[in-house]
Order: sequence, then structure tokens, then C-alpha cells
Amino acid sequence: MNSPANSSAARPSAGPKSVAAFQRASALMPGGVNSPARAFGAVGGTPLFIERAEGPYLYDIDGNRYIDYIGSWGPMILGHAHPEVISAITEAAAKGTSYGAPTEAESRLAEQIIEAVPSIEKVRLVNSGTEATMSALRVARGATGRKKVIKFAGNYHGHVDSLLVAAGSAAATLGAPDSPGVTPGAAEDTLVLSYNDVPGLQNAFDQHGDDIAALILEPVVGNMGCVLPTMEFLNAARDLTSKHGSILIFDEVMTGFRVAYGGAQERFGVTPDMTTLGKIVGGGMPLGAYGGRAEIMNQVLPAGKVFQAGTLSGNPVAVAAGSATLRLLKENPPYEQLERLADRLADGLDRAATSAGMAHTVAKAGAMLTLFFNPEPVDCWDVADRCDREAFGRYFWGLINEGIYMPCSQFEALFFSQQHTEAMIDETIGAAEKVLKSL
Ligand code: HOZ
Repeated sequence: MNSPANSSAARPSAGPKSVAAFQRASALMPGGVNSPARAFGAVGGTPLFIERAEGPYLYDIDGNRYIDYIGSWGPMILGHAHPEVISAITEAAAKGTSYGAPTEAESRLAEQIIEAVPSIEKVRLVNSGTEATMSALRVARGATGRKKVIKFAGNYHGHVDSLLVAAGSAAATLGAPDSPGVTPGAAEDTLVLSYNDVPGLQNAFDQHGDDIAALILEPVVGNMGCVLPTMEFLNAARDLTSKHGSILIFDEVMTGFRVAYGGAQERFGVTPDMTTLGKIVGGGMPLGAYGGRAEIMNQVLPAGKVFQAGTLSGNPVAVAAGSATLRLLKENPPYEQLERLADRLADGLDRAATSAGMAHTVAKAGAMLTLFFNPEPVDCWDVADRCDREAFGRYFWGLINEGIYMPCSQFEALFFSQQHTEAMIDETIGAAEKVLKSL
């Protein structure tokens, strides 16, 4: 790769333009960013300021090019600036960017979602994954008339008050899994359990079964690194919620249209009652969705009484991006190719870490993957929490220096796109070999 990022001089931090941009931003915005995950808090140093992105690459304002393994934290499965998505966006924008009135395009996207996701018979479009999970919980509580919700430590469902307890993602990364500002009242009906702990789940239902409105989980966790569920755990979640009349919600904001076109529920053959979506469903624009069985979704106003609304919900530009993305994924499914590349990357990182004598494990599902700096198989937050964060930070910056942009936290899965090639994966493995040996 012919880029300054690959020059032999070690660059311990961002380039001078990013450093200056971050100083300016820090005076204007809290921590210099509009979302904490991107602030490099867990790896130290200054975040890279991005000028543009194309296909599998990010370009920073200092003129460096990187193979991108965050893909905007999930949405960019087709690669950045896919020509057909960009033309759908520009065509829609030329007709006006927001109407506050229904469009036929919303029904097209709704049909695409319903056709793809096994659990969804009816869907509501919103603006983000956070909005989707917040709304799904309200509907579940409204539909059941119950208050309690089960979530799992290290799972992250956006910054919804009642779910911002033992949260993963930036909340875990930056040491604020239970945010100040979340009142005890908001969180008192949230039961936090350990992921993959079937006896713990059984016990919670034995004690509180008839009070539990919903159980929400990431069916592959992306927010404590990539953590896989056991089938026993998913089946227990399905059986216990059915038995107790609780609503099972799969948060597929990360996994939807990524680990399979129909998400983790298609991949594992376990169908929840409700599903939340974000990221890929918006094709890189701000769009989320929640849906489920018709009888549940018919509780939502104006069909039912559970209130949820939004001026920009079903926004025509976001809908155009999402709809084009789903169409392209359906017409030309990249999933087998992504799976092959994930195998290649996982094997290569495993070999690189082994030959560097670095204690590690690798976990993956489709085009999401994590190299954990921990020799134990990571199956829940307590194990994830024991990873060597300091080694991860040095690995991260070493790779940046090699032109590889990984997630800036041990507790975020990496994502790649259909524009990534075997040669890029091999280049990444080569860079990881070099960096890991130097740690
Ligand atoms: N919530 C995203 C990661 N799990 C990060 C969003 C961002 O900072 O851009």
C-alpha cells in the first residue's frame, strides 16, 4: 500500500492535522466527539479525523489511507460510498429531504425487512438503534402490562436509561457501565444477568417470571467484543419467555443483515417475538427499525395505544439508502464470501498471536470478529473484562501505523465489507504479525 501510514517511521499518534482538529473539537464538543466510542479513550492518543471513505478504505485529513475494520461500526457491509447507494441517496435528496408525511418508499423498505427477518410481521421505522430498543421495550411493557426487563451484562442496547446498566460498548470501554443520570427508578425494573448463563436465566424466571415484560439480548454480542451465544442459551431464552408470557427481543442492530441476510435469528433458527434493527438497515444513514408479531406491533399508536413518534422517522433519504442496500444484499448475497474472509482473518490473527507468544482467543460470526487479549474463551462479560486492555491499545496503534484501522476498543467487534479482498486480509494479518511480535 502506497500511503504515508505505511512509512517506516513509527507514528505513535495521529497526524498533525488530526491533532489540531481534535484540539478545536474538544473546545466545542464534550470530549471532542459526538459519540464516545470514537474518542480513542481506551487506546490513548488522538482520534484520527476522517476526510472521506471509499470501498474498504478510510482516508484521514493527514492524507493517510487505512483498510477499514469498523465500517462505521457496522453499517457499511457493501463498502463505503457504494455507487448504487449514493445514487439512491442523491436521487431521493433531489426530491426533498423530509416531508413529515407518508411515502411509498417506506412501504418498500418495510416489505424488504418483513421478507428478510423471520420474526417481523409488522415494522416501525425510527432514526437509530437506540430509538428502536427504547421503543421495543415500551411496546413490550405496554403489551404485557408488566414492568421488569432482563438484560445481560456487557450487552449494549443504545443509551436507553433502563438499559444503560452493566452496559457494553463505550460504556464498558470508558468505565461507565452504569451511567450517572440514570435514576434508580429508571433502572429498578432491569434485571442484569450473565450472558450464556442458563441456570441464572432459569432462576430469574423462577423468581420473577410473571413480572417479566421482556428479555432483550444481542444474539451475537458485538459490544463486549464479538461473543457467541450457545444454542442452549438461545433456546432457554426462547422457551422461558414463551412459558412465562414474556416478550423475547433480539437486538439485531449489529447482526441484522450481517451474520446472515435475516440476521442471527436466521443463522441460529431461533425466532424472537420482536427484533430491533439499525446500522445496515439504514445503509449508512440514520435509520433504525423495530418490529415483530403483528399482534404485538398493533399495540403501537395509532393502531394501538403505545405512544412512539418521530418527525424524521421514515425519512426519504435514509429510506432510499436502506432500501438500496437491502436490495443489493438480496440480489448479490455476499455472505459466503464474507464468511470465507472471516475464516481467513481469524486463522491468520490466531497464528500471528500464537507465534508472538501472546495469550489470546479469536471469536467470529460472519463479518464480525474479535481478537481477545485473553486466553480464555470469552462467553460473558466477566471473562471479557479480564482482557489485557493495555496490550490491546499497543496493538491498535501499531496497526494504525501499518495502515490498518481496527475498532479503538477491545470491547467492540471489528466489521468488514464485501469490498475487502483476500489480499487486504493477508496484508492485515502480515501487519498484525509484525505488531504483535513487537508488543
Ligand atoms: N455504538 C457504537 C459502537 N457500538 C459506536 C457509535 C460511534 O461512536 O460512532
